[in-house]
Amino acid sequence: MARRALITGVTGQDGAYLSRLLLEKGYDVVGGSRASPARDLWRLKALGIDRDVRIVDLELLDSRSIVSVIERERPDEIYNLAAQSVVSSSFHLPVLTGDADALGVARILEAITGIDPSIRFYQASSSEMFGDAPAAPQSEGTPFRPRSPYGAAKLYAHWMTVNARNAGGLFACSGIVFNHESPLRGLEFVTRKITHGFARIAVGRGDGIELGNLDATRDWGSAPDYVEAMWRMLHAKRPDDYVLATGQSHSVRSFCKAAAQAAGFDLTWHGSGTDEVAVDAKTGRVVVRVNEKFYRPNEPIPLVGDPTKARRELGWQPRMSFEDLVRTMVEEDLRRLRR
Ligand code: G4F
Repeated sequence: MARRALITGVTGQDGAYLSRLLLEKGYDVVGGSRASPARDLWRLKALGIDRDVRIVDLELLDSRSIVSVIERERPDEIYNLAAQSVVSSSFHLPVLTGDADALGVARILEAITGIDPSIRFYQASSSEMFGDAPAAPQSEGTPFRPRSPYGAAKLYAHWMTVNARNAGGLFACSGIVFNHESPLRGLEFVTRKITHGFARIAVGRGDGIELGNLDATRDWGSAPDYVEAMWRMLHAKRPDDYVLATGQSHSVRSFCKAAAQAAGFDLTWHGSGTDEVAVDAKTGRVVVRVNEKFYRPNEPIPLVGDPTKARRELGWQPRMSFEDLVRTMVEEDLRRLRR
């Protein structure tokens, strides 16, 4: 019989790519998603799998909802990808973020323990847990000092996962995942905001892009590569925690440069701080401005991950380069806008 996986947050970027991967592997995929009359399956549709994933209502804020889905569906594996995942929103919504991202995981672990402790569990942890990390690159042994309510909530969930494994004997793994992007990324995240912004300007439908901190750096990988590692974790000999990253970091400014190039612009930067702008050398037009409203109250120190353990123990490494990632995102945005 096919293995059954329950993916929470199935309508998100990672949920869509993980669903596709597991379907290719012959899984029966059950996708958990908050009950909503406006549920948007555009990512599953984009991958052509919206009819292959069975969507069920699942609410991380409600233990009864979690218990009833697990009791009814009896999955072999649960991938918890659901979260309030926008770091900037967590500063305004710290309690909601904690309820979903921290306590939501405690609820799932409690349900697994009560219903069937043989269910394997993957928790989507985040590089945001490192925050003010004392060292770079960050690995599984780097101390965590989160600098956002989101990072703090994810850290609670991470330790609950580790404890469920060590004290409760569950096959529970935590993927400490650095930023991972794709054409299915939401527009609220900086990469897609940039690629979509340049694509819009290129087709004559955009005025320019407003961004926050151009000097912020991130370790950006490709989401389809990362979901492969999630599956590998649940199929390793023993459960453990792994950093998933490329090991290379880039600034928001350099992401802009690469995206602009892919969209046919040639950027030059002028001014500094909130007065900095990027001008397209071919047309003399300002295409990027800085707007303070997109600054964060608190930024982590430069985040860059060390994926050595995942390479050594899971045989995993990211395949797509930064340049290919940016180009793919721009090309897909151009294609959608021209359609
Ligand atoms: O794209 P971002 O919003 O991603 P962030 O905050 O790093 O979080 C993402 O990755 C984490 C690690 O995998 C996840 F846990 C989390 O759920 C999410 O998926 O911001 C990246 C950087 C930040 O430093 C931000 O200050 O870009 C900077 N930035 C500059 N201007 C901007 C903007 N970010 C956004 N969203 N919008 C801007 O205009």
